[in-house]
This record gives sequence, C-alpha cells and structure tokens, in this order.
Amino acid sequence: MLEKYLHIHPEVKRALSEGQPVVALESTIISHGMPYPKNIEMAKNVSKIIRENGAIPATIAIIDGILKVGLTTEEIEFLGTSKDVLKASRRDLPFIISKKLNGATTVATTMILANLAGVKVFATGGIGGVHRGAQETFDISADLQELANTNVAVVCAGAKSILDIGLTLEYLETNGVPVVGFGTEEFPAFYTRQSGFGVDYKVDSSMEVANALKAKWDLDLKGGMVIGNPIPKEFEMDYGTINNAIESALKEANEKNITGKKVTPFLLDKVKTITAGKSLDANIELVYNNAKVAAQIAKDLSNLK
Ligand code: PSU
Ligand code: MN
Repeated sequence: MLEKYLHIHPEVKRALSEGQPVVALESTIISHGMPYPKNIEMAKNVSKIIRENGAIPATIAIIDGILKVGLTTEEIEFLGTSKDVLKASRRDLPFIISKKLNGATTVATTMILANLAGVKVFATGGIGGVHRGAQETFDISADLQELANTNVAVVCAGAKSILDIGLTLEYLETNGVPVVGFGTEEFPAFYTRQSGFGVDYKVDSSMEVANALKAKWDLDLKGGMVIGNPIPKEFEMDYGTINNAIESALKEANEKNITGKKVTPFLLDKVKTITAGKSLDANIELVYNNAKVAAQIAKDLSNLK
C-alpha cells in the first residue's frame, strides 16, 4: 500500500536493505530557505559530503504527489528553481498527495518520510521552534511535535534567535525530546556557537549519540533527538551583527503582518539582505558541518544493529 505513495531511490533502497548508513536531507531549505543558485549548489555539495563521510544521502521532497526519498540531480534542480513548490508541513501532506502537487519538506515532513522509508538520521541547518511572541500568536513550529512523535534524529546547528530559544527548549523538554550538544554544553544559536542556554547532555563523539539513540528506540521511547552541532568557529557570525539583523527583520515582519508558514522564509530572507549575504554563507557552512556529523552518527548506528 505504501508503494502507491512512496518512492525510494534505488540506491537508497539498496543501502537500507543492506543496513548501510543513510542520511536524510530536507528540501524546504532548498526551495524556501536559500536563494538560487546557492540553494542548488548547497544541495549538491551536501550530498557529496555525506558520501565522503561514508553514508548515502537521501534528499526528501514530494514531486507530482509522490513522496520521494532520494532525489535525482534533475529533481534537486527543479526544487531549486520552480516557483511551483509548496512548503509542506504535516498538515499539507494529504492535499499535496491527492492533488499531485510539488512540496518541499520541512523538518517535520522530512522526519515523517524518512521514518516511512526507515532512515533514522537527518541533517539540516536549523529546526523550527517556538516563535518570539508565541504567547500571543501561538506560532509554534510543527517540527517540535514531530520531534516528540517520530523516531528520527536531527542534526542541526541549533535554533535561530528569530525564535524564542528558551521556550523552544522548554517545549522539547515537556515532550520528552532529548537535546544534546555535540562537543558543547550550550545549545548553539545557528549563526553563533552560543545561545546562553544549556543542553541536557554534552556528547563528544558520534558513537555516544548512536548508543543513546539505540537505547531510546530499543525501549520504544518514541520521538526524535535534537543534536545541536555548533557552526565551525571560522564561519561564526558576530553576535551583535546577527542580532541587530534579526531584530530589524522581526520588526518588519510585524509591521507587514507576516503570519503562518510565511514567517520563517520571510525572516531568513531579510536577515540575508541586511547582512549582505554573510548569513547565507554561514548558513551553508553549518549545513555542511551537520552533514558530516550526521553521516558519522548514521555509520555508528548502523554498526550497532
Ligand atoms: N530554519 C532555517 N532554514 C530553513 C528552515 C528553518 O534556517 O529553511 C525551514 C525548515 O524546513 C523548518 C521550517 O522545518 O523552516 C520551519 O518552518 P515553520 O517555522 O513554518 O514551522
Ligand atoms: Mn509557524
């Protein structure tokens, strides 16, 4: 029945059936998170980095209503150039499928499809979270509920301070999602290595993460894990610069009454413009860094089975 909806790329299918490590990648970052042509360049490089680190990449998206796990180069180029690609969260899936539309998967949807295919480790840039002012707007990313319910580990560079990082961590705690720092005691804030908020556990190796994941899932403690991997020092942005940019982006979003699924892409684009593209370069580098760590975790996890 699943085959009617889900298409797993033959290379990914083979890797999964042989127990080889596979790393999932999202596509909203390609369609809505970064501008052309850097989005496509990033998507291709990230796959390459995963291969160089011993795992098979599986970029995830919905093409003509088919759930795809593992994309061709043409499909990646389509996602990076077409204006006809919806940002697909959990609630969008039934209609994107039944109407045979194209969807770029967010962290939430990438986790759902990865899990359907049997991919356990996923690399991205940053997760969605509780937005600042959520007390009024109720704007809490569906990514957090997915992390609570779906058994996929997400390697990210933390959460951006376009979000309320403190409330995001509280929400994850309530929902039983472990938040670990890869080589750090502090949850990273995407463009910067520090956020002022601690993690639950510091880990110093990919094997430590793999062991914890195995214990979690062996015991049916459902849900994912957030592995916060700080941006490498040489690409880190200046704390003041990035926070000023975020403050003005938030102000503009407020004035223009941007709401719902448009909020995150709007803020990302504004921050990029204000920082003259520097935030985009940092964003790309941190994704590469996450891909490397995710490949190592996937490898260690496959050796534990
Ligand atoms: N953060 C980024 N780049 C992104 C996103 C988040 O730095 O592209 C995307 C991810 O796909 C994430 C989504 O899952 O935004 C969250 O959107 P929302 O806040 O609408 O749930
Ligand atoms: Mn939202």
